[in-house]
Amino acid sequence: MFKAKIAVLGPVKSGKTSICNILSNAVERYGGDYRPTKGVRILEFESSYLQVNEKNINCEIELWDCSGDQKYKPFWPVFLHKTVGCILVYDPTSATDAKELDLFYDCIVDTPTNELQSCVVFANNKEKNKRVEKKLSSKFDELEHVIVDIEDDIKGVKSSFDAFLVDLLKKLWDMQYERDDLIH
Ligand SMILES: Nc1nc2c(ncn2[C@@H]2O[C@H](COP(=O)(O)OP(=O)(O)O)[C@@H](O)[C@H]2O)c(=O)[nH]1
Ligand SMILES: [Mg+2]
Repeated sequence: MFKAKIAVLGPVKSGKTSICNILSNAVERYGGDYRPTKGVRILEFESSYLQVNEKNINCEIELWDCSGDQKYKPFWPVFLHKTVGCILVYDPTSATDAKELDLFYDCIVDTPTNELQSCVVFANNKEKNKRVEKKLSSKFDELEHVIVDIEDDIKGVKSSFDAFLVDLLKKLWDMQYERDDLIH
């Protein structure tokens, strides 16, 4: 079975932990008080079966729910070690998240040493009635950008994740990634 380490990164309080809990089936629905993630939290689970290159496969996932607090920046290389997929989360209704996401892009996506094959941006509109504050800068144009709604559309969040996973697995497959290389 394929194994894939996927890191979830983005500004503090953008909803990374809530999204990870939904994706890993740790909770059935979103809710609860805010508890800052200390450094990183690793969730292990199996993906659903997905159609990849005409085969029905699933994948063992290590989801790294990373703190967005800049004080953990020295640990970003650890978060990224053998990471093949990355989900960048931000809240588009926040006045500062879009700008802050630039930093994550520059230090994580746009570094030559990383092993990232696939990256997606999840826009988590925490306050539905609030208008979108700032658009992402043009450097994000090449990345897939999806709006997620963990309050009212859990199915949609999961299918966005599955679509990202299919793209990631196709890339790993096409580059004939040795399955053992994904085990760490
Ligand atoms: N109303 C609402 N609250 C959210 C949403 N997503 C996250 N939150 C809340 O925002 C706070 C921060 O979320 P969390 O997932 O811990 O963010 P993280 O710091 O990025 O891991 C928590 O109190 C969550 O319950 C959302 O879509 N709607
Ligand atoms: Mg968190």
